[in-house]
Amino acid sequence: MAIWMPYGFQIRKYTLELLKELLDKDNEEVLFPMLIPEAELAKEGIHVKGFEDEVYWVTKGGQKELNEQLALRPTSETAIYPMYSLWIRSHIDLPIKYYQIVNTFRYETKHTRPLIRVREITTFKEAHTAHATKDEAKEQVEDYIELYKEFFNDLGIPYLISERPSWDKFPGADYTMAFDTIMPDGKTLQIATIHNLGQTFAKTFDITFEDKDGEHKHVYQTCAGLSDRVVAAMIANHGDEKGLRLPAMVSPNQVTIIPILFKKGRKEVLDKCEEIKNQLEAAGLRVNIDDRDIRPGKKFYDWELKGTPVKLELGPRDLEKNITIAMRRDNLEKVELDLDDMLVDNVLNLINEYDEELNAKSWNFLENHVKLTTELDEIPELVEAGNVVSFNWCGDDECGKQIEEKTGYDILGIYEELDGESGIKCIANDKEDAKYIALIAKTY
Ligand code: P5A
Repeated sequence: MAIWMPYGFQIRKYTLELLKELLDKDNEEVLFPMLIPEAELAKEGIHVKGFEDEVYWVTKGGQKELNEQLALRPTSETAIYPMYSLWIRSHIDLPIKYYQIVNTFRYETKHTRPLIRVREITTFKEAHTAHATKDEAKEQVEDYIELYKEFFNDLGIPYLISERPSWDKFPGADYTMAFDTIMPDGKTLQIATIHNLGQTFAKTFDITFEDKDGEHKHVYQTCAGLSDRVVAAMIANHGDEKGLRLPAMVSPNQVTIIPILFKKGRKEVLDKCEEIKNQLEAAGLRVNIDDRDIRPGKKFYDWELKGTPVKLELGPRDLEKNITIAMRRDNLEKVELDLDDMLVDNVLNLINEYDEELNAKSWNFLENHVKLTTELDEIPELVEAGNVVSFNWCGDDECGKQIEEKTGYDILGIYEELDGESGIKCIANDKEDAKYIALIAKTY
């Protein structure tokens, strides 16, 4: 279980703001209880089976044993859907699209890692929808895919979207769509999932509505979620050996002004810094002045570590020349900017170029690390060299499990559907026609 300290908390805050803005266009925010009675959690058999080893239980209230133990939510389907059953009566109540941002608890048995696999998931963003028809639920899955794409694009986090194999889908889902990013070591990290729940939970929790034709029907549902992992993906994708390189949108400071101070001219320099700060803030930027009484070199080092996109340096000699020295955090190149000529526009341009460069670099890395093979034997070598491998697959479960067993890696899922007439054979048996291009990798 981890702690968010102030600087990280701000990164988390701006990341959340970005996601909320996207969600709020078509979803409504709600808040459900953290404790789930055992009877509710246990109702949906497949779901509870999937989580049985991961649930923390509250068994006592003070000194008294509880009559019914309470689960700390590992996810909130079983907290939310009993209420959907009460609230949904007619087709006019549909669709429902709610989301909440809460902490959830999973007693993870796999090796835990900061941000990536935690037992208290401090920032779980979970959306839960109910629809009148199967098609609408399918469309909702597509809508969430588009929404997450936009979110990750804004953060410059590259992704591969795939349909998880049946043995790796969310417990209770008809199918699961997942976003994976690739980390610098070549292992993939699942950064978001969207599940088409079909009518499984609707039947278990008796979520029905009276349709236009007067008939009572079960709703169709979807859910989607992501976690603190997004921040891990951002740090890993963009960071370099000098520290963070934060996308401007979520950087606590987008511009850091570093005054170079001597006894002489101190006030003039500080006043000018303040003036520049005001100008940039008026353009909507988050700006700080580092006027700590320490060596400028130490300040540069600190803000490189913290990943501010653009630094401005201003000393008495610059002031005489009416310039400031700007430096982008990605390439650390210095440029002189005139203080009176389009300063704000020039800084905004630098920030844009910086963001685009981060984005392009990360996508480039991902694209260069997806390698296609037609030989099963080639998979280990490619994966060990830090790649995600794409291969042809007939789609058969048993065949897929064989591929996992033989190689020792995880099939991420189906990446692309092949034309039935392609004549390409499945990598595992070389007999069946391949229906899909699938992905396999080492995973976090
Ligand atoms: C979707 C939201 C669900 O729980 N129920 C509501 C669905 N899906 S999930 O795939 O199990 O989790 C959603 C995403 O959360 C991240 N995640 C984690 N992050 C950090 N630590 C963990 N222990 C952890 N477990 C899951 C993953 O990114 C996952 O895709």
